[in-house]
Amino acid sequence: MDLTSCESWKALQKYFEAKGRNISMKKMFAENPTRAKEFSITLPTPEGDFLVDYSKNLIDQDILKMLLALAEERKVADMREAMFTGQKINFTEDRAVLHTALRNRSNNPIMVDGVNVMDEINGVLAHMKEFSDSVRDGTWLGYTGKPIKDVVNIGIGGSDLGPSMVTSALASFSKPGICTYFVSNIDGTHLKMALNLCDPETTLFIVASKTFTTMETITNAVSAKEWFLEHAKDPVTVAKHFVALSTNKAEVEKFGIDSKNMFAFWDWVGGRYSVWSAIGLSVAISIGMDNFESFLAGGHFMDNHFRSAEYNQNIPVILAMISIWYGNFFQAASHAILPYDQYMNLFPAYFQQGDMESNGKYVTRSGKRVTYHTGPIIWGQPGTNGQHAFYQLIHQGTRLIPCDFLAPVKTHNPIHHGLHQQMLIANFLAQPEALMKGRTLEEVKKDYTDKGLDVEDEKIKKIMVHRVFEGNRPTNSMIFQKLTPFSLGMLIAMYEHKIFVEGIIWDINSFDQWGVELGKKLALTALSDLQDTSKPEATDPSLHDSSTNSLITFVKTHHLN
Ligand code: G6Q
Repeated sequence: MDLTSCESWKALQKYFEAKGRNISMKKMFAENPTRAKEFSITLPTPEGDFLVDYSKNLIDQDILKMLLALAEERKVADMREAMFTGQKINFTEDRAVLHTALRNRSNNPIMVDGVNVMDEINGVLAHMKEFSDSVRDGTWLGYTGKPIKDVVNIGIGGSDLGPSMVTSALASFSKPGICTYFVSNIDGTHLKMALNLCDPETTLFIVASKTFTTMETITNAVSAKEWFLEHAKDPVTVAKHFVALSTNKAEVEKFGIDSKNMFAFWDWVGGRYSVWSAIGLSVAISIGMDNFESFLAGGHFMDNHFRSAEYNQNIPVILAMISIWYGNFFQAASHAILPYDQYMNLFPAYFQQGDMESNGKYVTRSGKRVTYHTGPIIWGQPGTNGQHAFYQLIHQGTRLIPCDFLAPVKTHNPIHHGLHQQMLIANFLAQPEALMKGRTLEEVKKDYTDKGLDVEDEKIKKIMVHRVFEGNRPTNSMIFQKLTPFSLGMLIAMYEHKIFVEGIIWDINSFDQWGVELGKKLALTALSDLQDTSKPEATDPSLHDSSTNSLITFVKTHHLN
């Protein structure tokens, strides 16, 4: 059924027009002293409580009930079960979607095409353990007999963003003496910058590519191999310095990597969901396999919560439905993710891909164009830096921007007797409060009179209106104990499931990414134009529009190199 024909959707639309659009958080907090308790979930985890406070949202119990009724009507539970049990819900690619199996620490069998995928998963995990242990303990030796000091992961998109984000988020768990670099961009500068820091005798290259045909990755890997062989000379030494993470054994062998040094995964692991698979090898080398398993356990913990909790206690379901409320009724175009932890620097960028590649689609599962908005623009930066930059627009801009605030109670770096952490958390608390409460003209006036200033003064009168904040701007506040492999795994899985639920509501396939294909194809035509030196313009101008033709001519006549 079309989303807009659902009973609960129609009820939400009606309520929105009648009351919802003018709902006041300040009023609801004033009228209901237990609001924070009613609109929050405390999830006990093995590392202590995880609190998700969603009370500072433009919702009341009626709206929440209607949103959860919509989740019911759209059969979220059925799709959820289909995903967990390995049904081919990624129907445009005829694939199961089983990143949850990769972190299935309870190890119960999961069947795909009659095969229990847990056997293969456990086999690859054992291989990752053996290999990462040997790199970490210095028994894996380079071609001159020295242990590995630098690890360069060469991958892009899902084969880069996950491991780079997780490695940097868990930097305080990393092994001293092993540096990890991530090279993704086809821009030669990216590879060069990493190679400048590496010694070929002690560098391990991890070529991470599900397909092993991705232009950027393979070109970077070939160039890295060339650089390596300039020093090592003997092609036999490649085996000590290059390993592959892929589903494509034939291409890996063709590249010259011994299949013994290939870590496999499967077509049912989507690129942007692959950090839990062999694609996490750089993470395992950096933090150790025990920590990597704890990361998987955090994801599994959230999977169990998502799979079993009632909708009204289900964190991913509630977060998703609140996002639907803003995106489809308030027409909010974006959503900010704001971690108050410097280690989570790359977390918003990671979910830019996670969310926008999953839900940036306008065709429904039945092939029709949607008549409503789907995935929002995801953006964000770590906490207080943003406060001195783009928060202005969140507070006083004309657009509604729902925000997620995330913070650990405890820091890994309690310097200055904990003062930094106190100040960080004070800001984490103050911003959602300010966004919700705002500041009225009366309060601004009082501010002036308290300072003995005259509010009738013309100069002051002019400024006062600029100091008013409308408030009523929605936020979620999420507090966990400390940033650890477990808690990070839990947070990633929480967002993955939130994205999944939204995709179900919108009736789109969150697991394909056809939208990135066209640009890749046209880049190949442009490349052959650039390589054709017989002409100062495109080889066949009829293949391009006049703008692209003139850009090609400009580049060629200015001697591209
Ligand atoms: C993610 C996408 C995409 C993919 C990259 C790299 O979901 O599929 O970001 O991860 O294009 O692909 P390969 O791993 O095949 O090189």
